[in-house]
Amino acid sequence: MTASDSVLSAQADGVLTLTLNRPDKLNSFNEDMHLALRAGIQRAHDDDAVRAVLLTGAGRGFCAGQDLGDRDPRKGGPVPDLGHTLDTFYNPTLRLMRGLDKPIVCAVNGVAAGAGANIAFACDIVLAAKSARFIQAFARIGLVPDAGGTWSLARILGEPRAKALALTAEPLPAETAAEWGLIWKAVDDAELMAEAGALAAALAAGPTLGLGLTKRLIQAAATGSLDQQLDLERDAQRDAGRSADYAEGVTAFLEKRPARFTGR
Ligand code: LHQ
Repeated sequence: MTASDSVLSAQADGVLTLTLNRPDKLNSFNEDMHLALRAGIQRAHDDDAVRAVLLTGAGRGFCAGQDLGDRDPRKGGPVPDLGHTLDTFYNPTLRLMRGLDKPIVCAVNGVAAGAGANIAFACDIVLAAKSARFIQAFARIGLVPDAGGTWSLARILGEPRAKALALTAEPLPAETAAEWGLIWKAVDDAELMAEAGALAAALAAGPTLGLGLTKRLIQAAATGSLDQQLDLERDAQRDAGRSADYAEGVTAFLEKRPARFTGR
């Protein structure tokens, strides 16, 4: 395992595990953690040996959003430009995560608040411990949901639930988040890391070229028409059909044996 100060990273069997690691502050984001998370996702982009990412948090929380101690208004100074913070830190990381042609599994081990919740929702498959809760904490401090939250909540839940969560900052228990389709599953706390790890490992051993194309297609569906989507599916299927994994998958089926995918 290698460690930067605030995000631990470990790579095994094609899975890059990134663990937000400021547990005393419920893994809230300071500048170092922003940069370390970005570097981790960039590594997943660059390294062919990484075929899936597992994102989780150290300690009892997943992530409490921005570190509010970083900009203590009691200390005076100029009025902060939070738009600049989003442009510099959150938004590039969100774009990198969504643009990564490899699946990101998120194991939400505890409370996910503010941008911490919305970073979880930007992952591809989200599992949460049953004790975890999601809080759009922004309304408590006079801010608006960011890190893609207004987009994810409105798209996944529709306006009534998105607005209620964002305007009240009421904690949403993991099991309700799963019932509402905001995450994939709520699992017993003791099972979370084993289940999320097994899922990430299974994805990493899968036909990852095709999985990456699938991720891209499903994301494109949010903004495209059926006509555009049919064309995108054709193009992606053409690429998938030329892959070694497609030939291997069909051969393995015909030979009645497990496929050995390489991601090519
Ligand atoms: C924290 C934090 C935290 C520092 C817990 N910061 N220390 C984008 C653009 C630019 C700037 C602004 O923000 C954004 C995006 C955002 O994310 S805005 C939203 C920021 N996040 C919040 O407002 C959530 C603040 N935290 C909470 O409301 C609670 O801590 C939750 C509900 C997450 C958990 O409550 P508890 O389980 O009761 O834990 P706790 O409050 O006792 O926290 C434990 C420790 O963690 C505590 O420190 P201490 O030294 O007293 O033990 C907290 O101060 C610290 N902590 N969140 N965001």
